[in-house]
Amino acid sequence: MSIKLPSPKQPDALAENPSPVEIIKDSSDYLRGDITDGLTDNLTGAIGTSDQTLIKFHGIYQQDNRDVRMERAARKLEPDYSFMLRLRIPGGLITPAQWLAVNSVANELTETGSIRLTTRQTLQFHGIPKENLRSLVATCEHRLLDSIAACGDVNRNVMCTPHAELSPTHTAAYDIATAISRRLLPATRAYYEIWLGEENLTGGITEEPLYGKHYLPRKFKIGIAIPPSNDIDVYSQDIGFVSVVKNNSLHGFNIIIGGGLGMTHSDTRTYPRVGDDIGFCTPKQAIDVAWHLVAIQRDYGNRSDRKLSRFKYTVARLGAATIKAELDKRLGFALEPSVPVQWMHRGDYLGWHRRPDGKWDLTLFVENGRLAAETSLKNALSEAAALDCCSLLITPNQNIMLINIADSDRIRVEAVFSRRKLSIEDNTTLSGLRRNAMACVSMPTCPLAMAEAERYMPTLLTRLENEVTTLNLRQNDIIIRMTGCPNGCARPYLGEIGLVGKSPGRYNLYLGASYGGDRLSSLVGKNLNEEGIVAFLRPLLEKYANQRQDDERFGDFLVRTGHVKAPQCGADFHP
Ligand code: SRM
Ligand code: SF4
Repeated sequence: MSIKLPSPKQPDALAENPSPVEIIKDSSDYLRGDITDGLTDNLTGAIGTSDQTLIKFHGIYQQDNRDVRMERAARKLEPDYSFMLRLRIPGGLITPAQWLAVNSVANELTETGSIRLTTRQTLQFHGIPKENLRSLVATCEHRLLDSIAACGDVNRNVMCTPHAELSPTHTAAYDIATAISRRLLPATRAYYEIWLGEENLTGGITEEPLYGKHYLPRKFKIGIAIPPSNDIDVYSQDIGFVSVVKNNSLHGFNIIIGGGLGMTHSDTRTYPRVGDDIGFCTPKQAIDVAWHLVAIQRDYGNRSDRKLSRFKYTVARLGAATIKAELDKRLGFALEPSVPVQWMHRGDYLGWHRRPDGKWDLTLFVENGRLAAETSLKNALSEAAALDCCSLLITPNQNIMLINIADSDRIRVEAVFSRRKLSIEDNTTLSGLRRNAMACVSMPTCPLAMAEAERYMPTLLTRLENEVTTLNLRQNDIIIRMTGCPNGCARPYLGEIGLVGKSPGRYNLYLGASYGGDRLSSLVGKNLNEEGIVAFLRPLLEKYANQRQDDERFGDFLVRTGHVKAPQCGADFHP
């Protein structure tokens, strides 16, 4: 049932009981703050506290190396500060020239030399000294890459299903993903002034047409999925667009609102939530739908308590029907009813695949998205990019594709990998667990990490591979995800097996999400160490091996057999 909404607050008026971040935005002069001064302060590797909030809107985070935090504190040294920068790459598509720029930036301007592919199809540089930030932004800008709105209380990187066998639809969906990304960019020139030296001719922008002076109450995420693949986890997005395909072309989208995964351990006010389907729109209407939904969240989201300020809580509080009624009013027409779709899978198709147009795509496995400095894979990727015979595409599973390779070029690409003795993994060479695994960055850079994720996941997988091999399940696709804290960056509550860090070496275990990604998992084990995790999973995997129905997935099996009670909605998430 839809309720009548109160009038929205005046644009640019500070909210009642504003959170500290609202106050920082209010006095930031449209995201300028004192960042410029902080960059030239040579006495510290850090910048001012309020500016640490503002640089996020420019795609940048101040971090410190947690591996050496204690030791430096004992020696009375300031923390080992550096910066992380996240690019904005809608749909994950990047040209070879851009990849070469990314590679050289990582090598020359960061202390880590690494590139980190993210779970939202973009990439991050870690370990950037303060003095290198401007050069890094400028080098990227030269190749038309930017980090505007990659973080902060604005719309973030827009995701889009990359699988190329659906190519005509994919192209149309990708174009809409990039158009949404562009349309929802902030208008302020602060990024260009601070990082690229543009002159401030306006004396500060006086209008921010969509966001207003206070931007959104919280981060906002949009993704486009192309069934049967739900690789972008469309139900976890603030707005998920589900492509409806007719006669091999894009007919429109079902609109899912109010998904989101972040929560705080034991705080029952917070929870992961799968989004609600509110109806169908045509491709032409999609950008306006996104714009107005973002504006509704701007007007009605919680600006007092950041723990409750994501769109999912606005949707839960007001009801999806109320949001839909408000959206219809703002659009000036009513959304059509949704069209049924089916979800079949979420993983990537590793290895070589021929496209309908006869060209080739190569999907390369990148364990947890980390392309570490001077590794063969990182070097091979830049050598392949230098051939200039393909584009690159970052997948929602932290892998990378080389796409659009002509028959005649395939051999040249293959030679790059064979010269480096790199075998090209496909869906038969890796175990079903490893090829469906994701882990977040976590230690040592993430300030919120409570336990390891990316650095530990490969070890745990080796243990679990022993179990599934014995049970003859080695090739079964089972989606497993790990994060170092409950914020959900590797979307663990939508993994059939989800591990969420509690403290060093200890994880909460979540089971029972659907393989298609439309049902959350449930908490089944608390504070487990490696032995505990393996001991918990072993008997369940054994039952799955012996008692599953034809083609039944692990998560579905656990729910059908009553080993896991699936949560009905987000608020039921905490047992
Ligand atoms: Fe995330 C915060 C990394 C995807 C939910 N996330 C962070 C920060 C920036 C920590 C911080 O606030 O200082 C992490 C930086 C770590 C580092 O050292 O690099 C971080 N998040 C990541 C990435 C890089 C994980 C990865 O391994 O790929 C992903 C970058 C995506 C991108 O390219 O934009 C990443 N984060 C996600 C996702 C998954 C998604 O969006 O599909 C989620 C869950 C979905 C959602 O938003 O609900 C997610 N990150 C969070 C949250 C919890 C938000 C909430 O609603 O409570 C935080 C903490 C916060 O915002 O306060 C967070
Ligand atoms: Fe950091 Fe937690 Fe996100 Fe992992 S899930 S990157 S530990 S915020």
